[in-house]
Amino acid sequence: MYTKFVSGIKSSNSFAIFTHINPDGDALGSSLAVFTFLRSAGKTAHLFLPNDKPIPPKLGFLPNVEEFNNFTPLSSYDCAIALDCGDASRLSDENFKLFLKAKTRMVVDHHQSHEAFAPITILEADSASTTQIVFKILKACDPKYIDKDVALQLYTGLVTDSGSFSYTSTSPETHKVAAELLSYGIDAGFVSRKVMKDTPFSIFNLKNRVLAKTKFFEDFKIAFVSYIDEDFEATSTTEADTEGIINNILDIDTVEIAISLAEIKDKAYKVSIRTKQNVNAAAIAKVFGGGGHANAAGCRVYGYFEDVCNKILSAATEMLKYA
Ligand SMILES: [Mn+2]
Repeated sequence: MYTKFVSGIKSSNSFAIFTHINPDGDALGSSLAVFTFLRSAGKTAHLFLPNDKPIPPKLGFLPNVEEFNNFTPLSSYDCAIALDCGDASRLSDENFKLFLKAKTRMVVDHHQSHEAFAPITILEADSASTTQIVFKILKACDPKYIDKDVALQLYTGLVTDSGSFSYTSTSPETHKVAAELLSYGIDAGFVSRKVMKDTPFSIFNLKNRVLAKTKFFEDFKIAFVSYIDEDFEATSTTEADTEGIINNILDIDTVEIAISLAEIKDKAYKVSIRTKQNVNAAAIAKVFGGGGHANAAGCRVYGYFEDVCNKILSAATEMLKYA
């Protein structure tokens, strides 16, 4: 198992590690774990993030998080590793160019919609998180470099991407990996509090404001929430603060499809789709050139607000028929 990946690690000395734009707990956790592991193994490793946006404050507790973009890059690296990236565009153009310059190029991902962009790709689409796969790979490389910090980084990705072990992607393996990671002495309650529960007051205000305006369609099977510039201005928040709010409408018992639409620029919207059991979220996102998982997906849509809303609603309504 993972032979090519393991020999890629063993035969290289300098590593560029990449993850996706707007990183979540799994993106940060998986890339940090590989970084921490490689440093312990005595390798040169640099962590790249696509933009200068700050790391989400709630993930600031992750060990080595300050190492992102905090170095003078080499002109090229022996090995490039991209984690949790469903396609090359998620790395940003600039970082993808650097990725391509590496002699050995490897990717670890779990997105159903993955479009391969490296010679060595480990894609396990039924894995709850990328960190669930990374743990198995690092064990295959050398378990002695997995320490408490690596375990905390990996466990955090597992908790965030599985919704605290509540999504259908949660498998026996998810719990086995979680159990092994907890045996390193990390505090499960602390991680849960940090990544799933603690909410800044500004986000509490944003949530109250937008949820009050939720719209329902198809006998309350589709719920729709939108964020416009005024919502962010009134609550001193940004689009990055919308993460997770969509789950509040998905949790309504009648709802099968939850959609959120956030204005990111004039006539440009970020769309998130969350579904229950039998409705394929990635298939809805794909209509608009996006992708993701069976129950969580996203896309960008451009146009006038009303037009964009109508297009997404009709795609969602169509998908309900196949549920
Ligand atoms: Mn992920």
